[in-house]
Amino acid sequence: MTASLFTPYKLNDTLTLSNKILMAPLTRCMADDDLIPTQQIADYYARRAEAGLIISEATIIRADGQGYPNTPGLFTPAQIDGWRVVTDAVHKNGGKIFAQLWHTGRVAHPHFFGGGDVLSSSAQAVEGTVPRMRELVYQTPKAATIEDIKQLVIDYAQAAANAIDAGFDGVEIHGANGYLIDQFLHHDNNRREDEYGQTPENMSRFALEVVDAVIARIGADRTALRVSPGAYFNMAGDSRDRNVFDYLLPELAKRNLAFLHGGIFDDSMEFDYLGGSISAYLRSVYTGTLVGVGSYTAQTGSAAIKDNKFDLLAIGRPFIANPDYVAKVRDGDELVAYADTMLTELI
Ligand code: FNR
Ligand code: 8K6
Repeated sequence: MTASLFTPYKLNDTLTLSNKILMAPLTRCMADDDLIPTQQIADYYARRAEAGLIISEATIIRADGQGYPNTPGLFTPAQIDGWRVVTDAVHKNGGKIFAQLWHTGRVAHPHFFGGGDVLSSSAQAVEGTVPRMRELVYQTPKAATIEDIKQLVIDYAQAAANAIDAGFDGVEIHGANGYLIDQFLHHDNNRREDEYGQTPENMSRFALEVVDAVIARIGADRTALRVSPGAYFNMAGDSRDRNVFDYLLPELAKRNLAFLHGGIFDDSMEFDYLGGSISAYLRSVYTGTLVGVGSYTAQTGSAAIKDNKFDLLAIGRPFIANPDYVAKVRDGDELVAYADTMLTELI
């Protein structure tokens, strides 16, 4: 049933994965107070090195990108050194690991970075409070100026270079789940009237500038992107968003990324304006390697790959519950069921 997951997959001339199971990026909020990954985090990833590729928990590119406590960074020398311990441990166990590069945009909170502006595409606040920190109400962001945008692009590229310096095999740019890049791609958030707003080309501009700057720094073979064409988290959907992604995705395909990854919790969710699920929509407009994700099991994911719905399968929560997920699937052993209570501990 799942044997097809256990054949190697060639992403490009630089990278070949030993199997088709990816560990999805999973925020754990367990870096130290300088946002440096700890030895426990290195051990946690090393235990999961049998995945064809690990995508790290989202990792902030600079201080004002932080929206949750103790999420790791990739912008200080000590953070880079901390990640080198992680990547060494994963490589020693025969694995591969990409860093997920993150800026939360309007979901950031100055509580975490000592005050100052929160940046987004437009001055549209996200409603509510920081999870588990109810005293922290999200503030109205500042619409990024052209100068701010230029600096952000530079900082994404620098974080990508830092990731390579730290020993990562590549990066996945986090363009999904309602965070900064996604805040340019959806009308709910992007109300700009300059060259970054209103039309599909303008709304895609920031995402493409970040992708191009990262490629220029580390190469397309080591660059991937995660996107959420259907808004479902920190963002409301708008039927006009379809045109933005219809433009963006073929543009991305021209760039020969290592892969494109859908950002969704449950891929059985259908979006009217996309004509179906995230993976079905992405497959219909994007021609490169596609990673499917969202409440799949090894069985349902393997069947979807066989039906050509996507090429690689990312597994999130079951990997939290089962460090040896890949071995268990291969051997047909029973999996431990995931529970939210497991988030308090790194096993
Ligand atoms: C996530 N997810 C997520 N996505 C992302 O792009 N970056 C991240 O840092 C995180 N962090 C995160 C933490 C936790 C605790 C959960 C449960 C989820 C989403 C994740 O990558 C994946 O898309 C979903 O979990 C759906 O896949 P599963 O869990 O159904 O296999
Ligand atoms: C403080 C920890 C922050 C972690 C950030 C990642 C969020 C993962 C939490 C899982 C909750 C799932 C919510 C998904 C919404 C789907 C709506 C259809």
